[in-house]
Amino acid sequence: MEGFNNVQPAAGGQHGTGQEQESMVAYGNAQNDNSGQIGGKDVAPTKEALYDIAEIMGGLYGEGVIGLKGAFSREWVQELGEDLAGLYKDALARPGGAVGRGRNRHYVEIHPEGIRGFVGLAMHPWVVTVCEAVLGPQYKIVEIGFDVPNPGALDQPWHRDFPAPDDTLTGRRLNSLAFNLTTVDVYEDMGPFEIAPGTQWDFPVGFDHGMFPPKSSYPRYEARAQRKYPKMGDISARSALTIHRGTANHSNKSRPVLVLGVDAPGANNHERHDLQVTRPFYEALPGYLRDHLTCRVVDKLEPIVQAHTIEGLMMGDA
Ligand SMILES: O=C(O)CCC(=O)C(=O)O
Ligand SMILES: [Fe+2]
Repeated sequence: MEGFNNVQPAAGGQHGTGQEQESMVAYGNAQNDNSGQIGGKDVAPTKEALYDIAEIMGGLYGEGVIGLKGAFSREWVQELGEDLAGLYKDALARPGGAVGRGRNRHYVEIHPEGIRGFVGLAMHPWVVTVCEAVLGPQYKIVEIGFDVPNPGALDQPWHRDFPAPDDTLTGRRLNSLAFNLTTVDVYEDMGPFEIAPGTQWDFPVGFDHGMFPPKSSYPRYEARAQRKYPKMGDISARSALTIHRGTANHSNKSRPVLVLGVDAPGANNHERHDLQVTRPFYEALPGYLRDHLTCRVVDKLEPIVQAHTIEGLMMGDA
């Protein structure tokens, strides 16, 4: 019940200062002897990887969720928490800035440059390794946002974040991932995230909108459920298809959690999002990251207006 399952020790200490950018590429900087090309991209030999690829693949194809403890320093996470608090305040003040995900619970989609730690997060070697391993060398970051379950938030219905694509249902492969990063230490009374391992493979028979399983299946999810108690600095990766929910927050503390959405070629989740970056920000990004971002480069960032969603409707907030 404690923390994430499938945790691996952090390799190379903590990251997130933003200064190690180039060396953060998990397979990068290989001294080239036996590196090769996959899908037109350079890849280094497997022995260069910092993390165990089989364990990553096994975790995501098996339980559907993996984690790395202590990936970031608490100071780095505290800064992220401050950034999210400011963005949350702005979003709540703007019509359509935050979307309801149930009582006292919001989702806010943000601009990458809205958080100081974006490069440190996206270039973290574990994030890069997991993306390359599961989604291939041409993966793309398509979404960044955060959920805030506030005090008084209720159990969400069990759900997928979007309907399973054919690639998964019949092709039997995962073509997208969601990374989650808590900005606070999570305790039992704070409405922890709950997930039913292995259910990314369930056929959506009787699912509402392809995302919400019928109540008659809840005992199956409850029997498998694992609650997660990440601490500041921990990061997880999951298939957004692994059935999960936020639980009721009985404490007097919010539990903000950052979400980074990543696609394999052909997954098309970018159609649901609209990442924007300014030119100076874009140009200052490491080249590797520019190659792995689906975004519009704009003169001036436009405020993100969230449409009311099926999720909001189903989670009791529309
Ligand atoms: O509470 C959480 O951590 C996740 C919430 C969630 O799954 C959602 O709103 O889609
Ligand atoms: Fe969700």
